[in-house]
Formats: sequence, structure tokens, C-alpha cells
Amino acid sequence: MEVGVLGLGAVGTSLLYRFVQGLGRATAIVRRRSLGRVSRGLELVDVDGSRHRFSPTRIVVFEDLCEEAVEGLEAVFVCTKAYDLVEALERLRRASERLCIATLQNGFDPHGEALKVFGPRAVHVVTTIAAARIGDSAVRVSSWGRFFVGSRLGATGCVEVVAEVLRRASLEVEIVKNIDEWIWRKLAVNACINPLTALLRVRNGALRMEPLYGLCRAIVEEVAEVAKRLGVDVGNVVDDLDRVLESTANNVSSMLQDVLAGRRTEIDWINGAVARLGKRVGVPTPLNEAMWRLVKALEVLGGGEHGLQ
Ligand code: KPL
Repeated sequence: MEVGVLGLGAVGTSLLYRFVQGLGRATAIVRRRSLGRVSRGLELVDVDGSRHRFSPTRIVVFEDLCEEAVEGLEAVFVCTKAYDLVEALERLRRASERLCIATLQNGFDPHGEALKVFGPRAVHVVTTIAAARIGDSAVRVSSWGRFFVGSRLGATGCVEVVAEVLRRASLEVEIVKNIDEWIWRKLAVNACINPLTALLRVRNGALRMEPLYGLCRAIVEEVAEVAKRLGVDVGNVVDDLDRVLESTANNVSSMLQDVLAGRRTEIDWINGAVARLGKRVGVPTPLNEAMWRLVKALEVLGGGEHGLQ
């Protein structure tokens, strides 16, 4: 069984490491500009602090993706940022008519985008992994978390393939019937933690304290209302929030990592998506809209001409 990983950010690099270990081989699909960096090798600092140098067994250049380049692969795990997803899916579609495609992006609605292109070959994975980049070619994993695998089209063959790959990598996997429940549960937690940590430049754990915790709760409750109106039962999202704040207290959220690195954020797919869908189904989402506006402003202004630095 051989798979590819496209997008070597924190999650992609961590998965690549587990696939090389568990499956004995794995292909990295990287942009030409990253070829040198990835060829020189990658590093993963595991939960227990141990350091592991590793390399993909094969490297394919994203810009050269074609049938030959993905020959022998059963699935590709697409770990790009949400804003790079459409281009990634389009290139993969042109390269292969048989690959299973697993998407792992935060927010709403990467799975919908993949379904439009790949139908039953599209699988979505919601993960609670906590990983951060700690250099150009290195990541630190503070928790491997769990992997919930499913598709809106049900238990397709590709759902089985993707789950099996993750199992062989000794990750904790669950095939779920209703992937939207998991997508929305994660979205609710991200809708609070990601923008607030990015705006305030604090670790996730800071949000356990008032006055921030009350705001955090109100944001996840807005998301739950939108989900409910869309027919998705998300259960007790405040319990989810408490659990994640506790288990990732020391983490730098992915959005704060993006802001610190001067990258674009995924705010349009998180709070932006909640606000848009809220409008569509008649659920007011003033807090999600405010988070979206503030992070958009942060992206544009940064420390630039209107800032003080
Ligand atoms: O998914 C995350 C992220 O940072 O994007 C959380 C759960 C907030 C952990 O940091």
C-alpha cells in the first residue's frame, strides 16, 4: 500500500512521517520551490520529545503531476491550506481517474469541494492532531489525536482505503457515518480558538480564563445553532470546547502560526463560512462575523502602515 501526501505543513509532514514508518514508503507531492528543502530531509519531534530525521521515499513535483507520477499510489492525503485546495484537486483530477482523495482541511466546506471533483473517491478526515511547524523542515507533534473518516456519500470503498492507511500508520481511526457532525464539531471549536488566539497572540490555554472563556462559549454556541438549522446535530459543543482547550492548552493554534509567519489565514472557511451560512438559514451570527472582520483586518493591516510597529 503506497500513498501520497500533498501539502507539507504541520499536519502533512506529521502524516508523511507516520506513513513512512507504518507503510514503509510514502510519496511527498511538493511545489517545485520546496523541492530542495524536502530533498534535504525532514524532522519530527514526537510527543515524548524524541527527534526523528526522515525523508519521503519518493518526491513528485506538484506542477508536474501526471498519471505516471502517481502510478502505484492508492490514495493522496491533501493537507494543503483551504485556499489552495481547489487548485490541488484540479491537478489531481487531471492526473488520475482512480486515486482515492482524502481532504483534511479545517472549516467549511473542503469536503464539498472534493465531492464536486471526485464524487465517491472523495473522503474527508477530521483530525484532532496537534502539530506545529518549528522550522522550515521540522514539526513538533504534541498530540497525535484521533482521525474521523467518512464521506457524505456513505461507506464508499475509498473510505475503507483511507481508514486502512491510517490504521497501518498506527493512528487512532474511526469510520463515522455522519462526517458532517464531525466537520461541524471541529468547526465550532476552531471558530473560537483560531481567531481569538490569532488576534490576541496567545496560546490556546489562555482562552480558559474569563473574560475570554464566555466569549469563546458564545461563539461555539452560534456555530451550533447554524449547524442545527442545517440539520446537523453537533451534540454538546461546549464540552468539546472545554476538552480541546484543556488538551491543547500549550498549543499555538494554526491561525496564530499563520499570522506569525505572515501567511494568509483560513478565516474565510471558518468564521466567514459560519456567518455566510447563518445568513442563508436565518441564524444571526454577530460574533462569528466580528471574528471574520477582525482577522480579515489583521491580514490586511498586519504591522503595516496603519500599525504602530
Ligand atoms: O485545530 C486546531 C488549530 O489550531 O487549527 C485547534 C484544535 C484549535 C488546536 O490548536
